[in-house]
Amino acid sequence: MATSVEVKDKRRTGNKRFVSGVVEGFYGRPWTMEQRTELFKREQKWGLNTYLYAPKDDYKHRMYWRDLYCPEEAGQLIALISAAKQHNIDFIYAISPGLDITFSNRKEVTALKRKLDQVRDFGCSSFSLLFDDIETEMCPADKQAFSSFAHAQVAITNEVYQHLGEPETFLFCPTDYCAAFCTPNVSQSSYLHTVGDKLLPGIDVLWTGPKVVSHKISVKSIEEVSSVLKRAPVIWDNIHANDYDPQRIFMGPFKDRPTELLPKLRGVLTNPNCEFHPNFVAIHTLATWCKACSNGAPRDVEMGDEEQDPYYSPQKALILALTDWLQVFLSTDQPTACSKKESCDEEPMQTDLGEGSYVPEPGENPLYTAEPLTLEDLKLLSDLFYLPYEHGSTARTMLHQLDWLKRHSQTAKTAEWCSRAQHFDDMCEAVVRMFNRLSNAPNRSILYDLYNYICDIKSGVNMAQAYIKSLGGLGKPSAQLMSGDLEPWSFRGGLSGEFQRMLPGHGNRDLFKHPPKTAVFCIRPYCPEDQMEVQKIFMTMQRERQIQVPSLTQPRLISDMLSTGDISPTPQCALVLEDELGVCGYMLALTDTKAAAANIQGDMNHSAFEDFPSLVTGQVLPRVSDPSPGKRMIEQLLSAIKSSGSRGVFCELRHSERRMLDFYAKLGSFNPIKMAGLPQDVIAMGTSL
Ligand code: GDL
Repeated sequence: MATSVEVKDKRRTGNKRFVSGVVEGFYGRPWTMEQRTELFKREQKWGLNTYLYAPKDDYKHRMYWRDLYCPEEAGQLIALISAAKQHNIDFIYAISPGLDITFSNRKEVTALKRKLDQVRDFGCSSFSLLFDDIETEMCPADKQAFSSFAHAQVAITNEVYQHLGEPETFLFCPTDYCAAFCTPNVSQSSYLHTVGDKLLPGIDVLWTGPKVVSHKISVKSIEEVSSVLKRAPVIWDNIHANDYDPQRIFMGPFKDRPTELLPKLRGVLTNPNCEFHPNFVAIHTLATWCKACSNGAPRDVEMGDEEQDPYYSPQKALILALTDWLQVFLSTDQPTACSKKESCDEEPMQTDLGEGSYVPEPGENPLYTAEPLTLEDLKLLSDLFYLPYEHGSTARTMLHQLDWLKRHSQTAKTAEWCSRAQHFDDMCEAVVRMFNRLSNAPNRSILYDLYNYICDIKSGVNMAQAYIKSLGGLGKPSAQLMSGDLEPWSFRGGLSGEFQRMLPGHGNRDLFKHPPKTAVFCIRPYCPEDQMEVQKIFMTMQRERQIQVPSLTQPRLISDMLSTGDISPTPQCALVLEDELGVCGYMLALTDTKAAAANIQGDMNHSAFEDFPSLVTGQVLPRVSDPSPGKRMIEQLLSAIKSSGSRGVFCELRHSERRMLDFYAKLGSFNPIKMAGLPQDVIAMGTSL
């Protein structure tokens, strides 16, 4: 008998039930047959109904798609399909012929049909053709036969669908399977329009949302793609997929897909983490989401909170999932780890009881007893490995605290600094405790799937903890942590890590890139003797950016004139930055720019000077990759300018001065301002004081 959920699902999408479940569609090691069978059990228990078999690196699914299964493989697939049936799960067999198929060759079409016929004979009745992640350029033979790539794919898909007797479930994955891949966009994509117009109406289309890994999927975006496809899509959701980054795994809840989507979709399949066991949360929370609207009355939601879904709370769904998962963690999966009583029963001949159960004598080591894992541990685990675009709340707090402690570490440690450092330390300790309890949990399979990730986070946290201790004067100074004959775990990430650190935007997030021994800076007032050094830095930076060095006698900008020494900065309004190698940066200001401007930039809009009478210019050599000394200099300078009675400050920046542009933008207070008369490649940014 159909359940009420099914009745409702069928109403939603005509006659067919809403497709919900899992797609094994990731790159890398496929799941085992046992894991898949376990998945069917769980799906059934949680009310999901579908499994799409599409492991990218299974030989005969993609690379050798033409090859038939050998008897041994056949036996395994037959067993799997029958296990799915037993658990009421629709087993969809997918094939990806797109790497090398010639669509116009009849032999190829026959090979495809033969392969799918074989799987049909195994008892499978639902199928899927996938054309994701393939070359979009057709071979000359196909170009002759088909007017476009979409026409070729649709023709073969329709033919196979009809050959198989128009199965109730038949899915097609387009090559442009997300909005980001559509040219020029979804509504004008000729590829998607061909699919929408020509694909037979009984075939459903897979869609990953705005992107491959979609942060959010909005109702509007689904309405748009549905109208082009002329059918509601089945979401192939990569929100929990982790095959693109070996350091990440996702154990946060299914999120940022409003339940309002449910009636607008044909289904949702999640393509989760490569590791089977850590997908408990991904699949459990998806199931909660799918049940959302059938659970009756909407939840109470605070008025005005547009982000809140009245039918689904990711946070509550997460707790439900973690509570169930805890039980699995606590149950043993090791046949060898049976209780002492059982082992005695199995070996009745054993008489030496002393050996069977060791009891330490007084004064000897007590027996090791593992602390049991708690729900709090699992919440923390999920927070640390949350979602692709979001850390969990504890992780956010840790990052926030660490950032604050770093930024406020150069002054004398206040009570606030110490209390925050203590809080940070406590959070690090909680991670270590969680690691220990997880390592001792009876279910070893889950642990083994998680092991690399939890080891990695533990050592990351340990390093941060040691660093904060050293800043607070406790433990080894961080310079020492970095010196000497280091162990290999100090060079985390191997070659790939090195590449990443050499690219912009990565290095400056690393804690120890600039160990304090080289990061001792001194900011002092500028004196006339510094002029040569300042000019040298200015010229170096100009050359770096391949800007023609302006003629020393006729600089184009007032800033240039200040840097080259043609104008002197206002006394008390100039600073230099020094490190152990010498002067490595400067910040110079004119409190009254008007007079200087009149001489060299006659047609400048003087009205801007009313709001921004002062000018500041500065450079910091690239060897100072930490932005904080620069920030500190400008803070000091702005306060000096303010005390001179000025209302505002501006700076002149060339478009090629990316680093300085970025520096001012990140300060937050400087904004672009209009200042007529500046050369085209120069923008002005100003701040009121
Ligand atoms: C993809 C692949 C998928 C992979 C995922 C995440 C689809 C349709 N295809 O593009 O196999 O697991 O990205 O890396 O999503």
